[in-house]
Amino acid sequence: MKDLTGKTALITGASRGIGEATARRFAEAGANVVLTARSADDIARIADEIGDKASAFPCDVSRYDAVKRAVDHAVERFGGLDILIGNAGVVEPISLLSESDPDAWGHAIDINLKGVYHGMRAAMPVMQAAGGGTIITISSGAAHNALEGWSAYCASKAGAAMLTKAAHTEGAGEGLRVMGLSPGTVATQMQREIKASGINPVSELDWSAHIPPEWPAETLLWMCGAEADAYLGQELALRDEGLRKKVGLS
Ligand code: NJP
Repeated sequence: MKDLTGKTALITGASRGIGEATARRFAEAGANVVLTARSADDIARIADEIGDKASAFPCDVSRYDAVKRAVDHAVERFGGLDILIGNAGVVEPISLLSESDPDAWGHAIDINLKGVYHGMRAAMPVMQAAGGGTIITISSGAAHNALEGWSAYCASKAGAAMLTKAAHTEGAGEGLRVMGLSPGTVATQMQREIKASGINPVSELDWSAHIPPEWPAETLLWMCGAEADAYLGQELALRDEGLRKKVGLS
């Protein structure tokens, strides 16, 4: 299903990278899109480029009140909310656990784990009242494998992966389609920060090893359709050749 006409999607972290590519792809497929991120100028510019179907709403996902206002905005502007892509995330602070700054460590949890929770908490009642919706969390291989220097990232992504399963457990009976997507390594600002850190093998990957952000965007669009219903409650991995074939990527 590549037609999202009449659907409204809210994408967190839409100022660049995977979130930006997703907002552009979903709008191309006919959806109304609400772009959120902290960089107000960037989301305003992207929304402008997309046109009438797009609305930019500045929002820091670490704050529940801000996320709730973004969801309310989607409903007011477009009449409902059908799709939530919990994409906003940070890899910093990259540092050894024994040397990490406790405030910076906690802030990564506030964004990567609580930010995903905030989106679900605000969107689930709206979707349940409407009879259904799709919630997709952008996960990571780091949710399941510990990497040196990434304790905050790994722990927060592991939490978000479990939260996604919890949302499926509670929401499936009420029409909610909840899944995770682990994109593999993607050529975005996050990989530039990883490369600059020089810690762990991911920082040593050649840039050509990364897939373009349009690939996860295409996969997320595919996951919004009935073909992906076999995967509800699960985390899909874009490294999987079988999935790439189903989505039409190779
Ligand atoms: O990274 P990047 P990606 N409140 O840095 C936003 C996961 N992932 O596209 O607020 C709201 O280009 C930030 O916006 P701004 C990764 O963990 C990636 O690669 O303006 N938004 C920007 O739009 C993450 O969950 C790879 O700074 C906040 C966006 O998040 C997702 O993919 C591998 C925010 C980050 O864009 C997108 O990351 C993997 C806040 N407090 C998983 N903090 C990979 N790239 O290789 C940040 O397995 N944002």
